[in-house]
Amino acid sequence: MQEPSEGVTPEDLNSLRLGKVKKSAAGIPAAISSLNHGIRKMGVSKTIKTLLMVNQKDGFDCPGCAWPDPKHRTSFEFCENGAKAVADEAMKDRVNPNFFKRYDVQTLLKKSDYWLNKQGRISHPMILKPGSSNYVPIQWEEAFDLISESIKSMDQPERGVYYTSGRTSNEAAFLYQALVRSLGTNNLPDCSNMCHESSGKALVSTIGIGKGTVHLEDFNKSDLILVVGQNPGTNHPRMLTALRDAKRNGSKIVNINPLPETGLSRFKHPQEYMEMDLTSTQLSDMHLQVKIGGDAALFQGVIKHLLDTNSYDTTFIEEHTIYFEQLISHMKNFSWDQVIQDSGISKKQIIEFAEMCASSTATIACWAMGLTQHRNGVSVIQEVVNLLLLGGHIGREGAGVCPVRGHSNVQGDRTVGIWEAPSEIFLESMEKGLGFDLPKEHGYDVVESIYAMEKGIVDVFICMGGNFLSATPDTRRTAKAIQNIGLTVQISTKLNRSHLITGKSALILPVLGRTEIDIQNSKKQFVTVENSMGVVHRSEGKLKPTSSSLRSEPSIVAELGKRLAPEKLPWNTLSQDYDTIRDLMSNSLSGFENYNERVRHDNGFLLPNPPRDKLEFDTPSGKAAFSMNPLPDVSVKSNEYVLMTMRSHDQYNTTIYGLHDRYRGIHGNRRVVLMNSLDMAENGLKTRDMVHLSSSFEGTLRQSNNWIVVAYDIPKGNMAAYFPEANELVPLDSVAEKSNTPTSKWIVVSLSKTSDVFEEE
Ligand SMILES: Nc1nc2c(c(=O)[nH]1)N[C@H]1C(S)=C(S)[C@@H](COP(=O)(O)OP(=O)(O)OC[C@H]3O[C@@H](n4cnc5c(=O)[nH]c(N)nc54)[C@H](O)[C@@H]3O)O[C@H]1N2
Ligand SMILES: Nc1nc2c(c(=O)[nH]1)N[C@H]1C(S)=C(S)[C@@H](COP(=O)(O)OP(=O)(O)OC[C@H]3O[C@@H](n4cnc5c(=O)[nH]c(N)nc54)[C@H](O)[C@@H]3O)O[C@H]1N2
Ligand SMILES: [Mo]
Repeated sequence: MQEPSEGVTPEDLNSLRLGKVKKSAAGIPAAISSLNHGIRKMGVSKTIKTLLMVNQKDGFDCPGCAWPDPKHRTSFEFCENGAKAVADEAMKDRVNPNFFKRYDVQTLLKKSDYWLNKQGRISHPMILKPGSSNYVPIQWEEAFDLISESIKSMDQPERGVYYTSGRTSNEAAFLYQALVRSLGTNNLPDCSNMCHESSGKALVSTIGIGKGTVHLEDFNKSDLILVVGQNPGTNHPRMLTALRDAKRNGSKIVNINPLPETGLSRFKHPQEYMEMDLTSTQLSDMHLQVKIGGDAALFQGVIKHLLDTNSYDTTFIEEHTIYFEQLISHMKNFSWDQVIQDSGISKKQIIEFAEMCASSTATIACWAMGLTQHRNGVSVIQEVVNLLLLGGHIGREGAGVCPVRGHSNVQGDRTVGIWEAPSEIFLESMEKGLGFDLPKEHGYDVVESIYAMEKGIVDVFICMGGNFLSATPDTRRTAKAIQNIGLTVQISTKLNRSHLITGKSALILPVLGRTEIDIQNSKKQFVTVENSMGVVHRSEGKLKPTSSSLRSEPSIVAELGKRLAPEKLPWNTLSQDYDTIRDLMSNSLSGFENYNERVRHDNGFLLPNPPRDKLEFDTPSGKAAFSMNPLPDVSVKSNEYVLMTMRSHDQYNTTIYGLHDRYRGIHGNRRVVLMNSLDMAENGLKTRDMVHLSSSFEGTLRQSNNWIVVAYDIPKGNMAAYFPEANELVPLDSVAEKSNTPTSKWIVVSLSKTSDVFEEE
């Protein structure tokens, strides 16, 4: 059995450098860092040429995050981390057949994620045959035949599982789901299952749509913005510009986070650096340093105060909501002691925050993984909705919910059908457009897929992008499960650990990235994407492909379609002219009428959003619903801690760009665990000591050795470590109620000290 990852080595311990936590985000260091990453990976002239095309009307959509583009763009519509994402895709080095000859899989497994990604772009289709130690080249046609034969020989369609990561374009995702459903299954797990699934579930149940309800322009008209469980300085840097502008227009910002994340304190705009205006802006007016998992208690405290002081919008509540009476009686069980204890925030501060909410004329609530990846991920977001509904902050200018998405097209992928649990209405409309019957039974999400792999009932596993092994929980358990599969297929741009822990046979199919020119049938093609605020627009690659052997995602799907469902769709036509895919989307998806025409407008078009546009709610009652939820039990045993897993400033999910978490002042080593200094003292620990961590959950135990302790400003009882290194501690069975999202921000761990002598695992 192959083991997924390597522990820390003594050299790593020495490589850790600790600096001060940065007070301000972006500015000159960010501008320099973007250029450095680019120049190192692409060279000077390509760097400048490339960065000037990011997020321009006729350029490509930044593969970084899903934050929308302003209508009036500057020529530098990218950020430090977007520049890293672009440089990483457009880099010069190649992972080619010689590379795979030189390194066998066992050797590659010993390398770090950072090293694997640094080797370059995958240039040729490769196969790992059963029992062999090295990948060898394979012809595209042969690879397509092998996949199709493997799928045809399955005795049930459910034995195939088809994952998608969120960079896939609307066109590729639409074709992919059509192909998978034509095979007779809805086994379409995606990264969203681990990301904003809780947001979708909470929003559908309360306001009848699984998406946010604000435009970018609303930020400038807002009076109060909440940033909850989100680290925009690192993960959505362009959002800081929107926050700065909102602030200049008089809005207040409250940051709710166990960590004092840089960026929300001070922000220097890198573009202004270029214009020589070096002022920095204090962004957040209040930081509530909530304990991990303490948000539900905090929000209930605020809601209680609003109810007690009659600070709510009676007209809005009467006209547009139901269950207000039930909310009032539910809040009779309220206890300030419990709220203060669970949230870690004083009553005085909660009331101060509640007063800001009460006096706000337009509130926007933004959130990300700090809320969704919890056992109560769905219900805590329902508390946020409760808070907004009380003040009538939905469907009002300058107000609304804003789940800030991760992957640049994760929202679009779901809109066009990447969904293991499609609704009947969705399937009906899809059947009409496609002209064939679709399976109704829901398929596996990410966690259910791993259970099925574990049971040995998955024969073929195809991944449209992503790094399934490293992104999912319980790395060792998942690795074992994956190795039960017959054939695993990774459609990828860069090398990662999912290419090394595989089924009995494994294929790597290299694809064109977002930045690259896509020519089909001698004609340049563009694709479309949807950003975090429901704007659908074009993205056209501009760079010469890194290898002539790359294929586009839609053409790969079409080649499989030709072999597996030749009579269902005109696959050849579809892959040769993406306009024909968009026509098919127009016929199959509601809100996509005249898609080809509308998406050619400069700024694309806005998908309909009934709560935002006309205060209409697609819920059983036709109104927005208040939710009544008990507080989660956030108690842990005296020798246990709550660990969250998070991103550093130098990574994109499982892709590690470098070893600098610049804003947090942690450099050179990622195998660190941040701890409160009182907890360290109680355990006789000092910074740079090494500990072993274990996480137990309902009788299962995971052990992860050799973590370097770093004292940090984090609530007592809480710890933080980086994703994906810490994923071996995330229990597979610990998931959010209703959304089944792994609880990557709520891992109960205990620690043991290692002796000063370094121990082998
Ligand atoms: N550069 C870069 N950009 C990215 C990504 C990347 O890896 N790199 N990833 C993309 C993706 S897919 C996503 S989903 C987003 C992720 O964007 P974020 O959600 O910002 O990412 P995380 O690092 O997971 O950070 C979660 C934040 O939640 C806080 N937190 C943890 N637990 C709690 C809690 O219980 N309550 C509260 N209030 N806060 C908590 C953490 O301190 C941290 O600041 O970013 C996207 N953009
Ligand atoms: N412990 C813990 N686990 C987590 C999280 C956490 O906060 N903590 N976050 C979760 C979240 S929010 C998410 S979204 C998931 C992310 O899970 P994934 O989306 O599966 O992971 P990524 O690291 O984004 O995938 C990176 C790989 O995608 C491929 N790739 C990049 N661009 C393209 C492209 O254009 N096309 C194709 N076909 N392939 C491409 C490259 O080969 C690259 O190695 O991880 C989740 N896992
Ligand atoms: Mo995500």
